[in-house]
Amino acid sequence: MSFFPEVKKISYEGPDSRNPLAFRHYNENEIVEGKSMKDHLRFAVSYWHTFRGTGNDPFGPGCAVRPWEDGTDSVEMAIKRVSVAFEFMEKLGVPFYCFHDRDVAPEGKTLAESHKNLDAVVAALAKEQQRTGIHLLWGTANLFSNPRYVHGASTSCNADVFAYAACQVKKMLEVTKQLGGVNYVFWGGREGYMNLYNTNLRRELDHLGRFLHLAVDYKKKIGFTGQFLIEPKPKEPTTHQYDSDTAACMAFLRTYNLANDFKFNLETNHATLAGHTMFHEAMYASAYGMLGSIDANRGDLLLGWDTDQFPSDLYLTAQVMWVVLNQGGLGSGGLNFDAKVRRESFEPIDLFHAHIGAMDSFAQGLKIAAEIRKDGVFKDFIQQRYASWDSGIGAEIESGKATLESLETYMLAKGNSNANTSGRQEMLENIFNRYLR
Ligand code: XLS
Ligand code: NI
Ligand code: NI
Repeated sequence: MSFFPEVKKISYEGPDSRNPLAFRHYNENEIVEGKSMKDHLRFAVSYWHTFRGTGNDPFGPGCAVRPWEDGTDSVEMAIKRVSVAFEFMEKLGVPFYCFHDRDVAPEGKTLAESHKNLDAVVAALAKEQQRTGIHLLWGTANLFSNPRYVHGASTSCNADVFAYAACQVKKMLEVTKQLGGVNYVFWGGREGYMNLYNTNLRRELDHLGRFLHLAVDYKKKIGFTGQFLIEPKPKEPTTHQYDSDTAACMAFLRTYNLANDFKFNLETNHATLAGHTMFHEAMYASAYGMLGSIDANRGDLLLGWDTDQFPSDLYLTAQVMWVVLNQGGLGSGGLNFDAKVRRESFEPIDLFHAHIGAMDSFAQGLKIAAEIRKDGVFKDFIQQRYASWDSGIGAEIESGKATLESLETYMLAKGNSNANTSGRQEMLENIFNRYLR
């Protein structure tokens, strides 16, 4: 049985193709910098948006047409949905997918029932992974939808809620390992506060630290070798999320002695909500060797919430891929389309258009970034710009040899600092545009 009978396997037709159901840039076996596009980009489909999204918004219910849905939240429906998902992903030609426990299987009345439901669906996922060769990029636990998490999960004022959340993470670590997942993501969900009059901030942060330590311990105990990733987001649903941005998360991880156990899963729309560009967030994490994976989407700059749109901006994809190439790739991470089709795009075929466009945008971004790197334009400029640190007084400061006294001796003898040179921002922006074709 086919759920997308009108769609054949999406193929690469080249930049001149006018076929909306073909790739113009993503050619999975094309070699860029000695590696296939498929291995550079490691695309993943998000189960929650693509197979559970209904198109609902605060002003109206879901309107997405999904002919395979029977309107129930049964295990049977969940298993049927697995077939839908894998047919979609196979036709699209993505190597990975990602899911939360509650995306794939219905929550039961008790923890035991939820575990049982999940196990039944995981068996179906394992079978389809086996059949298609599609892998799990990461697993995660939904610690935010159930009303139990109204005050947060690990940062809840209710200790039982912490305990329940821990059980979900334990189970999802086992499931992720079972399915050969190569990463595990912690997004803070409702870990934050709405109001400081009712919040013991320090106690909540200590609990979040404890929670992550329990996960690290259990990971080691069961021999799960995937990378742990933390996903910053500054707000929404809470007023202030504790994992607000890369810098704040880094400080948190260091404070709680977790920095060696985590890397980042950075999401474009979360970066913009934090008042940063994704370029900044990616650069910051990468500078410390902690850029692990990417939730590739975008926000609408005129809207102040997490709109999770599919990426289509070539500046953005080229900038992100430039950072990724400069650090030698994402390792076990990938580009997960944590993105949903717009409410107006309610037909199943729109799911294909959305992903094809996003994959092409990143493939094009990858090619642009590789060209920029080949010519070395920014690298050479930056190297030159910091040349004063390579020898003489700069090298003395960097190596820790210089003291305030020695610097004074140096400058008294010299009289004044060397002249500055221009930062050439506009020239560099013009150069970037040269590659954008
Ligand atoms: C929500 C987050 C979420 C995580 C996974 O804003 O992006 O989807 O990626 O829990
Ligand atoms: Ni995300
Ligand atoms: Ni998000």
